[in-house]
Amino acid sequence: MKNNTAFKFSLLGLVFTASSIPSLVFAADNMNNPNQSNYVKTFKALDVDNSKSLSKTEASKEKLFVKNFAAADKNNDASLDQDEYTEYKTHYEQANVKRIASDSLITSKVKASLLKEEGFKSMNVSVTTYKGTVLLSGFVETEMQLKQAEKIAAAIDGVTMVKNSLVVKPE
Ligand SMILES: [Ca+2]
Ligand SMILES: [Ca+2]
Repeated sequence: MKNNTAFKFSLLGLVFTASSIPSLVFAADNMNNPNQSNYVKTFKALDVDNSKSLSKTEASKEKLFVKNFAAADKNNDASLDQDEYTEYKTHYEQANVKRIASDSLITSKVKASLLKEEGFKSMNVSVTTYKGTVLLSGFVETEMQLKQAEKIAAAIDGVTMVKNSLVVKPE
């Protein structure tokens, strides 16, 4: 550990004396997005034996890799190097951002569609979406409205399933 740090510092020293141009450092900073330098940190934290690669046991400390270790291990050597780790995390984060964006788009489309229906304007129907599954909840006046709300939600682009937890107001 100690040797390793010393080695890094001497490397840094080499880079600085060799270039001693601050703009080069800035250029390197711009190329790495903030997430990627976080991935370097989290990789190091997971790599408990400091082998510069993550065994399945090491990687599995992070929930994402319990299931996805094999998918992330591109060269199938039963370990993740920094590149494999960063690439998979980046890919995952991007997919996650896309999913959240598309889920919230679905939610607002369902809400807008419900509001267009005369009977629902005054209703307090709550809409949440996860991975294309829409959950409807709240109270409606009639059984017909309950079914109608489900139909409206199901008709929205990108909706894969509707979970209808609406309840008809008791008399
Ligand atoms: Ca390791
Ligand atoms: Ca690998």
